[in-house]
Amino acid sequence: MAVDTEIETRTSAADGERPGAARAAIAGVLASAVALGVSELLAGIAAPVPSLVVAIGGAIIDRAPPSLERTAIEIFGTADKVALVAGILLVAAVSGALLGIAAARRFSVAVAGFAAFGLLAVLAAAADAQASVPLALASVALAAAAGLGTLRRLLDAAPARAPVEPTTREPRGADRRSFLRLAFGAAALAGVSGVVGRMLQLRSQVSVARESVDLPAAGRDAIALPDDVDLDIEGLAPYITPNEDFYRIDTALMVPRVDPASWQLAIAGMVERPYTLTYDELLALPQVEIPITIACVSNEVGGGLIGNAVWQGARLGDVLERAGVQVGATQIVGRSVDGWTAGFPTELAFDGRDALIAVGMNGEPLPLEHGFPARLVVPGVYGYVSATKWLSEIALTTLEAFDAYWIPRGWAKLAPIKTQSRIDVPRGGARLEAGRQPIAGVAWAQQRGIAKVEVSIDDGPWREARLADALSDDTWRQWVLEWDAEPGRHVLQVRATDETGETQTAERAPVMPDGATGYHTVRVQVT
Ligand SMILES: Nc1nc2c(c(=O)[nH]1)N[C@H]1C(S)=C(S)[C@@H](COP(=O)(O)O)O[C@H]1N2
Ligand SMILES: [Mo]
Repeated sequence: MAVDTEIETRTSAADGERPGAARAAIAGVLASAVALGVSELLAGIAAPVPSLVVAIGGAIIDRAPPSLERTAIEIFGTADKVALVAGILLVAAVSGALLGIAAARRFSVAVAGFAAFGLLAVLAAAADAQASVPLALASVALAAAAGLGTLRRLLDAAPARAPVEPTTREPRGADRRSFLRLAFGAAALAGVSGVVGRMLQLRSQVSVARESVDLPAAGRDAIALPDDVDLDIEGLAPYITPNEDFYRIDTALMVPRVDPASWQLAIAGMVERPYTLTYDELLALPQVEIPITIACVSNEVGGGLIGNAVWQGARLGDVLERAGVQVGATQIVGRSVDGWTAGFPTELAFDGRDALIAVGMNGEPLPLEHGFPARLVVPGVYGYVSATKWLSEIALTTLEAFDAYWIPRGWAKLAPIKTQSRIDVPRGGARLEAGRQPIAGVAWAQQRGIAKVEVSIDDGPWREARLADALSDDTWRQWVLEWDAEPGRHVLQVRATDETGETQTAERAPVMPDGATGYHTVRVQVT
């Protein structure tokens, strides 16, 4: 029998009895929560200290098979990151519970377990260009020590599992209370350090640095918006998308915090004279301010992953010309501080379109989540091939030599934005009153321009909508059609024709591999 070994290995509970499995599990969960909380706090105190959860989550995102990543986005939508973090916390809780139970018999198992998880986090942080490995090691050691210390104390205070002889139960009440007190204390410590750590991370120095940036004036006066770009219809997307309403898409679990004082942009690869630009040098280059509608390839027909902003920055072509692009360099690859990449044909920087290294968005320095301190904006192609945020390098290469982040994951190498249109008013499923009702929305065909928008009601003839103005072919255009709505159920459809005369196709295609097609269709009820 194992009686001997049991006596040998029990290490907890001062009176020589092991706590019950439930309490050991609770102790383990709380210990792992304290470790994670302490890690968040340390990450909040010093920016280069990685948060364990973020480091592990980032490593998972980078290694996830494309199909899984897609499924996650399909299931959770833009909450996919929240789901990932929740998953990591769940695994941490379950592992903590198991370690707690094991530690009640043999505490060294918990030490090994925390060390193993810590090592995993350090490895994950090592793959993260923004994290410092020595600081990761130090913070992991502190977090693990806090977790193990918590576990030790909780196990020591945990009352033994109900003994065979009910008479010995009496004195256990005091134990139970002290266990509960310690457990609440540990939960509070984990919660407070986690929340405070998160808050500190958000209000990091970078936000402060961003707020102190004084954008130089662009070459001409800030764009004055003519009235006729906005139809002012309630529910219709405004011509300029406010920064706080602008869609956000990226693989970054936590917004990279880039200190503009130490940031540099390298112009590298197949160029004659590689060089780097500091933030101040970039701001000192001739600035332009240009409205451009950018869109995500994952935008479903009728979806909101598109927005129009006035971008300020330097012309990409100018910056590259100074380096001297070598003959045969057919691809421009933008690399982010977090290692993410996007690549597009070199000619897009020189064919006359307004490809920018943007530093400003709607009159402000780029918001952190939109790429502070600098990003690329290339009109006419989807964001995943062009719009690198938190830009750290622009490298010239060939189209054959390098595939950027999303290409091996099954998305098209070349990704011109497709002509599309969307109905914003009325909303799908809306109940309307009979009578005159506007049907309104936006349409876009960057680089070509919108020539015509037509609406069909209940599969009837296509009727031409009235177009608002647009500042250029690179922005979307609002449109409206007045409709005499009669009672009943109705189906509204829209289609756009671009300035080349091409009408968008009715054929439905999924977003994969190069953007959705089909007509946006909205069903409403008129009473
Ligand atoms: N560093 C980095 N930049 C990125 C991405 C990313 O994942 N990482 N995603 C791209 C994609 S897919 C799109 S659609 C645009 C979205 O830009 P926004 O978030 O400012 O709207 O950013 C692009 N730039
Ligand atoms: Mo995207």
